[in-house]
Amino acid sequence: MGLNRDLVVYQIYPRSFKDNNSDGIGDILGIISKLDYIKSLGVDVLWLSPVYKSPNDDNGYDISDYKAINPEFGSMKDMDKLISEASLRGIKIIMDLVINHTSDEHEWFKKSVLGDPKYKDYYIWKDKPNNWTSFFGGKAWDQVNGKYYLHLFSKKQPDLNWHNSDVMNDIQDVMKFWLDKGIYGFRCDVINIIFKTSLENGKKRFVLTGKEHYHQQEGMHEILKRLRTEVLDKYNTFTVGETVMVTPSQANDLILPFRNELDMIFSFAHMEIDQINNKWFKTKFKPKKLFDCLSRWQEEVYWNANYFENHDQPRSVSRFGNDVEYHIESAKLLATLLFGLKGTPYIYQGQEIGMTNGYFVDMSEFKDTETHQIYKLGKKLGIPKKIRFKMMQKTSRDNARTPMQWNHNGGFTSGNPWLKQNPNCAHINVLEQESKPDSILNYYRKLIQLRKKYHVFRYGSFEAILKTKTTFMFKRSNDTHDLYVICHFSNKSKKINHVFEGDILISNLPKKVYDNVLSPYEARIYIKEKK
Ligand code: TEU
Ligand code: CA
Repeated sequence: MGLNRDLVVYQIYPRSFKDNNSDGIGDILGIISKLDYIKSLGVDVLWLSPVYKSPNDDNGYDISDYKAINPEFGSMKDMDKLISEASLRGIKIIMDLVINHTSDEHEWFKKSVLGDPKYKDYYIWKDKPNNWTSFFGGKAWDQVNGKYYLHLFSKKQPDLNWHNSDVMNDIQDVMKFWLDKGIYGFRCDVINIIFKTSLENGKKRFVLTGKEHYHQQEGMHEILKRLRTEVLDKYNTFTVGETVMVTPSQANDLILPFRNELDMIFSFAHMEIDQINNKWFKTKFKPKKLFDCLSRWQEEVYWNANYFENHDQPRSVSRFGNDVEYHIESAKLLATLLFGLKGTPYIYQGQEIGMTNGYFVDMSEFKDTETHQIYKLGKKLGIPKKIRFKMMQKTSRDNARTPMQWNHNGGFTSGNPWLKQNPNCAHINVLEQESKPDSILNYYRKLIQLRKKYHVFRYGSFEAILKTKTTFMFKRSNDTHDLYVICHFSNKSKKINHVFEGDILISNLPKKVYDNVLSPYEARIYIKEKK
């Protein structure tokens, strides 16, 4: 079918979106009850984080049955209903495809442990571990029945052995199962690390010792080509890969149409610009680094999957904006940038109302396995408790996982939410923003409509025009229009030497005169028709 450039994607983290039966856990019926809201945004595709059966060591990214729904989220009947109700509204659904690893509670792993002839090589076993380390910190091997198995994530997430052709067959079968149900495609979890070329010791590194043996290997490309030609191309599908540590050229190797692999990928490059020295205990945001990084990807990569948030990242308004004095302005600024860029925009639940980082006052309030593992690792590195806790407040994945803020009381559940609700739901919530024409929510809606209306948003070229410490200006052009996107990331106003061309199409600060002074967190898009 080829790449569809028109789509806008909305990501749902089912556990935190809407609870229908008061057990404090979001569920599928909850999502169905909010489909009209999702439709009202104007998005085309819903990406559901995993809803499969799982013991939830990593909130569903540890799957124990790919063809069953986690009972906490509902039944297969509910899922079928979600697919059909969404389809009635013209919304397509993509699911998370987690095939680097399963849960250790998956039947395949249980049989593998017992040495079952069919399953013994489904996972990666060794008599003695190598020196590889895991994404969550610490060693990547654990022991069961006297043998070691590889897990690049938690010890309850054993890595599948993609050298085994039965694994390929079983996963293809899973994909067909869901595509036959009417699923539009997949977001492929950590897809560029699935193929382990060798199990030799790796070069010692601060993070991810061993990665040269499994990162972006030729075997991974071969697997993707097979999934594409043997399964995906038989349907009308959409795929986005989550790919760690890729360069623009590695990204192109995964997405250029003639390669026949993925439609687009999520890169982490712009998520790393505020991390210094060591991934976990120091961050500093310098806007210019973001502008440089985004420009480079815009210029060099065939087509980008643009995002500022997901279930693994802190909230963008807290991270790149100012969630105190300029909450509304900076949330809209980020929205303007996201929709101004060339590529497919992804909105993560709550981003459209400017949800902020969580309000966590004690380590016990965090539920995320990664957060606790990194906190512990920091202790080993001798980092004081206070600093570690502060860092977790800033960077924990739970910041993005707090319950969706539907109304002044939260409105996510009438029970006890599984993760602490941010008390700022009292003033940051959907209900209130529905009633205000100039809310963040209605700003997102406007941007989505503009993107649909003007071809240049979707197909126009990209050219960076100005990058200063705080200000980013770029041009998008097609045969009929030029767009100028201006984003100012600062608490201070700034006068710039520039003659703006065209008319204001949208701006986050309704002004009388749009002169050369950019106010704090101001964003504008000018449009100019070509004669
Ligand atoms: O994330 C992969 C990944 O690289 C993250 O672990 C990331 O490094 C980290 O969260 C940043 O803080 C995917 C899923 O999105 C994540 O939720 C899962 O935990 C992980 O894979 C394992 O399936
Ligand atoms: Ca529930």
